[in-house]
Amino acid sequence: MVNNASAVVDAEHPSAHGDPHSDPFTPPADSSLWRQDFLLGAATASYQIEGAVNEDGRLPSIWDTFSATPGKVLAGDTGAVACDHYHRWEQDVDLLAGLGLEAYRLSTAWPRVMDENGAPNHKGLDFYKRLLGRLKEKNITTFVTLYHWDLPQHLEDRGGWLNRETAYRFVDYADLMSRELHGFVDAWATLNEPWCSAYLGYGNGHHAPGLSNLRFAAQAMHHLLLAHGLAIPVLRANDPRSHKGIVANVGRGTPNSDSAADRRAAELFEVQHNAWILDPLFKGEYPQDLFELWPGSEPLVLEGDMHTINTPLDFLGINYYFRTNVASDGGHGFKDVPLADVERTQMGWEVYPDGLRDLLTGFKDTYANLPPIYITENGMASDDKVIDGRVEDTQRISFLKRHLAAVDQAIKAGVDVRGYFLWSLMDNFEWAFGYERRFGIVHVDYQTQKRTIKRSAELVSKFLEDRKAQAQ
Ligand code: IFM
Repeated sequence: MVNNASAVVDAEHPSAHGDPHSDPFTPPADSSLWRQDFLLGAATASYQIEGAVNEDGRLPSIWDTFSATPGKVLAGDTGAVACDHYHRWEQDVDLLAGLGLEAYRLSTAWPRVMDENGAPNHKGLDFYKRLLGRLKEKNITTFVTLYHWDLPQHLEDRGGWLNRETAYRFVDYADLMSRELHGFVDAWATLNEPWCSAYLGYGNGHHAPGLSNLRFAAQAMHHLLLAHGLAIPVLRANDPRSHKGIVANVGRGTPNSDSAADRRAAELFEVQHNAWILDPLFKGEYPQDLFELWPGSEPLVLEGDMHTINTPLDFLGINYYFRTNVASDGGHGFKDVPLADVERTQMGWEVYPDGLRDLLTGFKDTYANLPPIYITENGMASDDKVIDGRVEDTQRISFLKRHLAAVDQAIKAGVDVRGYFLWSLMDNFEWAFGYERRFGIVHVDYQTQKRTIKRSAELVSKFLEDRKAQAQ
């Protein structure tokens, strides 16, 4: 136990006790969050914040194409300007550092750094060198994700993730980035949320490139995981000092009743959401139940692929947002049964912190070789407004407190969780929902690009300050 409750008593900030009745955020004195080595940071992704889509030789990505297609994104929003981070990165790093956040998870844009023939685009690379260099100067731990969904459009034109060749192009990209950026990066993640890339991108068409066929989803997933498995040894060779991993978004499925059929439905929900990715990574095989759920969707797998995918990792990034309540569909599948009278966010997602704890403890029991975990995304959208210069995001504060408590419970149950990244540092382009949904702990006025620190960010910052004071 690191925390000494008496050390955090502060007359000016009585909330520093973490008393649940008087303080809306600070973790209780016995929380693992007080450990100095528990990393607390914030996350963003390239297409969601950078803008500058036509600058310095950046090529179009599948999200430029998709968001320009009428009807695909709410209000016709695109990432063309986003948070203008490409031009305002210095101010944004100052913001991050000013809040005392210890770590920053960002992604690099593949179409910004490589041309169609695989040659480096030095202007794009220089942007990331400047950004990461400044983060290092500020002593901020850097987690870099190589692929957060912005596939170069020229690769999609050749089949995208349905084409095995894309996996080899990804390795070229990982090779370039790790040769150019080694020394700036503490942890590399190959992919962000392959479930979303494969299922939302190729399975139901909600995301770019907008295809909808389950067979495509399964094949795209296989090539994504292959790309990951092939890239890890390249990252290790080029940048041995850093950690290497992958980020998966996981979902909790709960049965609508205690019937065997509904319990099986909840299991199947988690098979397609979690085991589809985690079984190949940590067991070297796809869950066979997946192909009972989606008959005829088996991907083409070449000899050696599963061994490649099953490569050891230094960390697993877990992104968690909500649970899905399901019932049997009367056949071999499941159907969503949304619960009435539960707390929901602006996305309509149920607030269900226990799901995070239960998934973490479940993964520990299921996968013998599970590496250390970072919660690489967690947070919520709310319709935040600046009133008299302030943003009182009360629901987010409570959401964060409860999810951090769930992480603490998982740690106490023996799960090796090393850190937590808030999604997101700032409001940004929320994919098919455009700019309407605000996930940031910093508010962005998209007309003026003014950033306003929300109350949640102030409280996280205050906690980090208190925690640092304990170390002295
Ligand atoms: O904004 C996204 C992010 O890009 C990936 N994970 C989920 C977030 C909220 O939907």
